[in-house]
Parts: sequence; C-alpha cells; structure tokens
Amino acid sequence: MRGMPNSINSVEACDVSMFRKDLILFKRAIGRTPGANFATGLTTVDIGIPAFDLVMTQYAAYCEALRECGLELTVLDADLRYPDSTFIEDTAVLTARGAIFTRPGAASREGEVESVRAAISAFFQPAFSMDAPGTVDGGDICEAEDHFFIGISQRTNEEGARQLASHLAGLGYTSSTIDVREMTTILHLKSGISYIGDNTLVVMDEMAENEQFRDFTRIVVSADESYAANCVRVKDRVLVADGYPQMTGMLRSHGFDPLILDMSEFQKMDGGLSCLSLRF
Ligand code: CIR
Repeated sequence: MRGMPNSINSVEACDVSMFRKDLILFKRAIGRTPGANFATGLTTVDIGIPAFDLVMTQYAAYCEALRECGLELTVLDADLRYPDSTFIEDTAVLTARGAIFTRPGAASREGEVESVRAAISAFFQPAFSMDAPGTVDGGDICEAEDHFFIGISQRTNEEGARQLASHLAGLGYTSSTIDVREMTTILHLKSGISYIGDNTLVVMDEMAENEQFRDFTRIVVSADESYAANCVRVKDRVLVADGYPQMTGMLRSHGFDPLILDMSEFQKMDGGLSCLSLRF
C-alpha cells in the first residue's frame, strides 16, 4: 500500500542520552500495524464495524503524519494474537528518566507488553514492570511537564495507580489521580484530556472545571466534539481527528497548528490518536 511504513520487530539500540521525553524534543515513535482481525478487538461503542482497507489507509496516513512531523518511526508487525495491539500506547509509560511497562487492564491485552518491551527497553534505563493485581493502561496516563495525571478507570485500578505513582516518584515526577469510572462516554482519561505543551490542556467540557487543571490554559471541547479531546502534540503540530471544526478553530486561535487525520475506523474500536503510538 502506498505510504505504508516498513515493518520491523525491533528498534536498534542507540545512545539513550540523546532522547528526551518532551513534547517538542522527542525524536522517535513506535507503532504496531493493525492486524486483519482488528475488528474483533474490544469496543464499548456501537458505531459500526471497521472496514479493514480503510483501517490500513488511515493507519498509513497516521504514520506519514508522524514522519512529516519529524519523528523517526518504527512500526512493529501486526500481532494476530492481540487484535487490540495496534493501540500500543496502553503497553507502556515512557518518560525521559525511565520507562514503566504496564499491566493492561483487559485480560485479552496483557500479553501485548512483552514484544513492546523487547523492542524498546534498550532505550530506557531504568525500566520497571507492574505486579498483579495492579493494572494500568497507558491511555490513562497524561504527562504534563513533570506531573502525571493518572486516570482511575475500568482499566487502571487503584493498585496500578499506586505502583505507577511510586515508580514515577522514584524518577523525580509528581502525580495525582483522577477518577473517570463514572464517566461512561470515555474509556481512558486521555479520551477526555490531552496536554499539548505551552501549559495548555485540551479538556472535554465535563472535566474542564476539575480543580487539578486550574493552573493550565484550557481549551474546552464541547460535548458534541468530545472525541477530538484526544489529540497529540508532536513537535510544532497537533494531530487532531477530522470532523471537529470547533476544536480545530480553537487550536488555531491559541496559536497551535493542527494536522487533521481521519480516525473513523479507530473510533469504532474506542481508539484515538494518542493510542496508536508511543513517542519518546
Ligand atoms: C481497547 O478497548 O482496549 C481498545 N479497543 C482501544 C484502546 C484504546 N487505547 C487508548 O485510547 N489508549
């Protein structure tokens, strides 16, 4: 397919000190090609079955966008054992000071972590794992400079949050939790908020008044555009889903440069822009 990235199964080791986890300065991303059984993965929404051809077209455009933004992208081969494994963000929390490999909250996804660890652990020293019964999905973790918001969700439990907070504290980061279990319209915390640098949080209307966000400039996403709250700052662009004109307008008026991507097929499986890659 035109524009499809070459797939490989590991990232060559190189000088870790060259990389910083920073919205502007990170250089690399890793993704995983969707498998032909993508549509058999988990979903809570009822907006149709993804068409695989379109999944691949949209995935190719996503990969091209990361490259266009200047990231060196590695794409792992599809793994048919795990239909949700293209949502690679859920397998790790990557920071400039070390990595925490997660224990995803859905049993069907637990096995996804090993191959991601094998592909990127050479870049991270130290690298931690999580123990049962703790669970964390990377989609629940929002890094805002040196502070991490940890969503407690149907996937990330309190014990997982406790373990993650302890690892982060050991790396010199602060963290706090935000309980999203009552919010039925979002799967993960980052389905509802995104930190896009410059002290700015994109936040869905329902969460905008959370006390923890009071010191940030907030771009508030209305209920009818809430899917667009999951967006990703990559260098000087912000990846944003297609079809949300208010959101793109607000980004522009705050001085950001949106890069718009069609995400319709990933949305059908509860996925957003951030979950398709790990950036470091
Ligand atoms: C799941 O339910 O686990 C996948 N179908 C979607 C995961 C999306 N991940 C994310 O937003 N970080």
